[in-house]
Amino acid sequence: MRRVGPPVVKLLDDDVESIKYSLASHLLYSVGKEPISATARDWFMAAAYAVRDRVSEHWMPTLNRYYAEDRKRVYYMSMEFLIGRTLSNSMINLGIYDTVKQAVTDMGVDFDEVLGWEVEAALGNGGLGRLAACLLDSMATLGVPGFGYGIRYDYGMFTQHVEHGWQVESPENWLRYGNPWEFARPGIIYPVRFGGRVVHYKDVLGHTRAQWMDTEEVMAMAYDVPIPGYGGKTVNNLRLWTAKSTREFDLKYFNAGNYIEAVRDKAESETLSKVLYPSDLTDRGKELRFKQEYFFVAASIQDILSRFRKAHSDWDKLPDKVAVQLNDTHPAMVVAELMRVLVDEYQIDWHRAWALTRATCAYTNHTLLPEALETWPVDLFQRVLPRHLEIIFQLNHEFLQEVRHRHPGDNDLLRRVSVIAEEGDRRVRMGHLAVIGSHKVNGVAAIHTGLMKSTIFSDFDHLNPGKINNKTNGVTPRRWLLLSNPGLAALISGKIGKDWVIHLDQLKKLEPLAADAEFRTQFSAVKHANKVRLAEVISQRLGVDINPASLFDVQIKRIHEYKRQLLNVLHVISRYSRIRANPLVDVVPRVVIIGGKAAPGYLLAKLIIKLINDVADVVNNDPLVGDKLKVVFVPNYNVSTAELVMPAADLSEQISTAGTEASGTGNMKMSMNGALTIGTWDGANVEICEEVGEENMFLFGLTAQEVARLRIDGYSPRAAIAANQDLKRAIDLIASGYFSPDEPERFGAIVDILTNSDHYLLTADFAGYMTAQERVDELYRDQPEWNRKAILNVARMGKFSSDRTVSEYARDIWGVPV
Ligand code: 4GP
Repeated sequence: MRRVGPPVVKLLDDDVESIKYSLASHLLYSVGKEPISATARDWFMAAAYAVRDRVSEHWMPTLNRYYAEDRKRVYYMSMEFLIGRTLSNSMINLGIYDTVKQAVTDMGVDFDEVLGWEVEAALGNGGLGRLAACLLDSMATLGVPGFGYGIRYDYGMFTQHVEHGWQVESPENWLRYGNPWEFARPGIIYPVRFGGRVVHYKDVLGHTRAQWMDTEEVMAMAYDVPIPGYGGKTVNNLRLWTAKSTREFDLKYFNAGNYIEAVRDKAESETLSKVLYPSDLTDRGKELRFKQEYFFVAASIQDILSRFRKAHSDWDKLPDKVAVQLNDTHPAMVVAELMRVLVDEYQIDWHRAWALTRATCAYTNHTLLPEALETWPVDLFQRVLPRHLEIIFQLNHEFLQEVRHRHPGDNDLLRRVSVIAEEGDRRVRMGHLAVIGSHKVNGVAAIHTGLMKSTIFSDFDHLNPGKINNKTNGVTPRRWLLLSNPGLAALISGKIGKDWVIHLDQLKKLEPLAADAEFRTQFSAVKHANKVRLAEVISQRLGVDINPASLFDVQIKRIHEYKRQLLNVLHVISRYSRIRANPLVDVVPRVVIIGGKAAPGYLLAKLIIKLINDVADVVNNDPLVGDKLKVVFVPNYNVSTAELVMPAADLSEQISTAGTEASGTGNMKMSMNGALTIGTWDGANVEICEEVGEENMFLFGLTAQEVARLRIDGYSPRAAIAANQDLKRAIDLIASGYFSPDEPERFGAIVDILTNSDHYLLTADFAGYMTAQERVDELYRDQPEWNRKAILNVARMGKFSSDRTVSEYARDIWGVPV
């Protein structure tokens, strides 16, 4: 066991003068500039180093303490960590935001400009990746020894531009100017193997053993990113792997004068950590992706086991000291890899290894959409990971034996639960592998977990009742309230103190203030200021002027059919038609703000973006409409944009088809920032409703059961369209080319889906949505009442802190104290 280090000596002070000293020293020694020649970007780097120093002071002691106390560690394995910017968040968590701001300002530098230079770490697509980042924040805040493992992509999420209304992607070379938040660890490097073949032999004791040989090798090298918790006492570690070729170049080619061939192999192996796949939920079946998944799994398992082995020789202790959380099925290969290492490399008995693996791993599911459930062709496995395939076959065989024993003669059950799908080309079902290899499986909201149990994993739930459990998502109040909404945070702290930052339930104390007219006025002034701030940015960036007195109606999330941005657009078009039909009508002015990226290969989602922009063009330039309605598509929606938009929302659009959105977390962020939700009975909306009360939201539409029934009965959208004048007119306008006079047929695919199949049932929910929107307008006219409800939303959001989420994982799944 490692020796306890010397007591922590805090070398750096946090007062303004000391920080100024740090800034000046880093500007000179780390950036190589003087104030006179320094750009805002140079100052950003200096500030990042000054803050990083203070993070690091707590980082090493935290890690030493974990060793000394021999703490059980939680490893959060995720292909995605959507972290966002780090400088401001670190200052907030260290409690030095105001002092750093003062120090920077004292040195004659514009603080906001400095913050603006940080390129955010966008190593994720959407909800799943952002959840991982919130959980890391909460683990560090709660003092849980939680370590993230992922990939250090050279290119994270693409940058979205809008050109002539279309989404255009460009690569985000976020590491171009260096990343001050990471530490390269050239000494922490592991081989990862691919391909080759498996030979079986008998060892001296007569046991059959497998050897995986003739493989190709890539090295995985670690980069560490410190993750400070709020209060700065605990600083955990996020370890990201980068791929390094085992050879600098191939001498054979080099000597023959073929320089390019010589370095090609190196370039090819290093593609493993080159780019994040930008397809959330769809189109995940690429070989490179498969290799990426194994790459980070193999490196992480070696790292985890080597750390375990430093302190322990008894393998039975593994589940007492190590919890591995699989963030979706992307790291599900952990199950086979852990088995392989334990059995083949440490010669542990197969059944004992299986018991250890299952006691160590747990799996979180984030979506029920069939197209998102990962399966990999058996052929691909055979070629790339032949030994893992053997192991999976063996595990599956034993699992099916057991099922057969318990349910003799039920061949259909065996077919359904098998890890190998036999229909068509044989495929490995990664979800099934994750389920059988885990001691706990969880969904991310109550309704989602219920549906997991009744649909995709119902057989597993019957076979093993209690294994599937719910862990409703949460978001970190540090980033999503304290940092992004300083006005509201100050107002709240002024009334109830600052404890809410780590005990979000404390917000309950605001409830009585909802009835206090003066507080309501202050609350609404904060919201207004946030709207002014957003309006300024929209005007600068997009040249669209919006009136902050309008109702800001916001839908920000990935663009996907199931999230139904189209339903939002249908409402916008109806509203537009009504205003045009009666320009003198007294409507509540609205700004509809939509933001989100479409997967580059998801053509329909891209067409939806184009429709939003075409509708915006027409509406925003119609003099009959003026301020009554504006439509804004915010390009390149990312964490930084979210921090700006969430606090400015009056209305939060959460309108997915019931049963499709596993949880949602944007719904929590906006409600926490005082928006009212218009939404369906889906995901965490249901639990938000339980907390804040149905009378403080605008819920509408089919329930998940009704959706399922309708689909079984066979839904035809035509009757719903014929029965609703608004809907018919809106679809007709799109179909007629009203919004696309240069190409009237442009939106034919959208019209076709809406009128012929409408799998996501927009037409079925349209009428309910319109009525809910009318209720929104009506309430917004009564500002005191609107604000009262908005305050109640904030006051009742305690449950949705990711601190609560982490505490539940810690208690029910990981078995670690909080
Ligand atoms: C998302 C779900 O779509 C969202 O409802 C949920 O809140 C989030 O995970 C976190 O649990 N899923 C993904 C994905 O982002 O890639 O599957």
